[in-house]
Amino acid sequence: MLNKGMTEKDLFSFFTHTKEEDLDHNYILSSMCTPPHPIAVKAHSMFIETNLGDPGLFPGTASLERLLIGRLATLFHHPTAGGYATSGGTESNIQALRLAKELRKEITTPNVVVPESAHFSFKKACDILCLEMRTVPLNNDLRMDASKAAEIIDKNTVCLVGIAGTTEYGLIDPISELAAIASEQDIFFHVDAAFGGMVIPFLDREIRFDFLLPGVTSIAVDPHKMGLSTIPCGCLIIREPDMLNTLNIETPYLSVKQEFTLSGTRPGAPVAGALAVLDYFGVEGMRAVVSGCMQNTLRLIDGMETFGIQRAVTPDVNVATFICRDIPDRWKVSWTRRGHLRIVCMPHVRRDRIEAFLADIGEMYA
Ligand code: 0PR
Repeated sequence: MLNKGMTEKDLFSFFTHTKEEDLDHNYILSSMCTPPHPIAVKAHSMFIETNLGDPGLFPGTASLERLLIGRLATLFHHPTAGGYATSGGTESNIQALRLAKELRKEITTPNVVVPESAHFSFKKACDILCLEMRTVPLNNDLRMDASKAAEIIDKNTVCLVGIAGTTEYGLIDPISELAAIASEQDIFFHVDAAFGGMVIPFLDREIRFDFLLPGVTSIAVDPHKMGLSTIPCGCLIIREPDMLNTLNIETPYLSVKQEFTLSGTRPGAPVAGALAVLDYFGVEGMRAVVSGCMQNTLRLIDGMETFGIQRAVTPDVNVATFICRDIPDRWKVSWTRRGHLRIVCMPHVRRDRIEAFLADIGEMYA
C-alpha cells in the first residue's frame, strides 16, 4: 500500500490509462456479456451500498430482489416459483447441485448427469460438492442425446442437467424429453439457461424449456448476459420456493437468522439494475432486443456463407459458429473445443459491426 495517498487527479489519470488497455467493445465478438443499459447503470449507482447478505438492514432492496425473482418466475410460466440473485451462472449451477445433493442425502455415492456441452461451472460444482460428474455424449446436431442420458442415470443420480442455450454453439438441449425422463424417474432436473433464459422467452418461435414442463425443478438465468444488467447478476429460480430452505444454515447475529445463499455479502446494486432493465423494456422491449440480435446472427451466417465459410450448426440463440481457420487480427473472437470459430451476437454487436467484420473477412477470403 502507498504510504501517502495520491491525488484524485493522479489516481483517475492512472485509471484512465489502464482502462485504455481493455479491448474496444466494437471489436469484441467473443463475449456473453455486453455493456449494461444506461438504465441499469443508473439503478445500480442508486443502490451501490446495499448488501442483500443482511436483508433486514435493506428491506427495500430485498423487496426488489423478490420482484426480480417474481418477474422471472412469471416469465418462466410459474409465478409462485422462488429463488434468489446469485453472482452468475456458476453460483446458480453450484447451488442447484448443492440443493439436489442435499435433498437426496441418503445417497452415499451421488452422481449428476450433464451433457458433454455443459459449461465448465459444472466441473467446479462437482469438485466442490464431491459429486461424480457423468457426461452424456451429444447427438450429431450437438444437442444432448436424451436416450443416452436415460441410460446413464442410475439409482445414485441426484441431478439431471440440460442446457437451454449452450455456451459454445447456442443450442437448446431436448428439454421436454429430459423433463419427461426426470419426472418419470423422480430426479431433480436443473436447466442451465444462464444465457438462453433471457433470449428464448422473447423469440418468435416458441420453445419449451421452463416450468411449463412439469419435470423442470430449477432454472439458472443470468441478467448480466442478455439481460443488459450490470455485472454480477445471475438468478437461480426454483419451482418450489420452500425447497431452498433445505440449504439453510444458522446466521445468529444477522438481521435474518438463517440463509440458504452461497455468498454472504451480496450486492443489491446489480439486482436493481436487472429489475430496472426488465421493467423499462417490458416484454415488447426485450423482444425487440432479442429480435435484433437474432437478425444479426442470421445476417452474419448468411454473409459468411457467401464467402464459402460454412456454419458449424444452425443455432437456436444468438451464437454463430463456423468452419473457419483464420480471421483478421483486430477482431476478438473465440474458438470452440471442436475448433470452430465462435461469435456471440450480443446487443453491442450491432449491424454495422457485423457488416464491418464481414467486409474484413471478405478481403481475407475473397
Ligand atoms: N452456464 C452457461 C450456459 C454459460 O454460458 C455460462 C458462462 C455459465 C453457466 C457461467 O456463468 P458465469 O460466468 O456468469 O458464472 N458463459 C460465458 C463463458 O464462459 C461467460 C463469459 C462471459 C465468458 C463473458 C467470457 C466473457 O467475455 O463463455
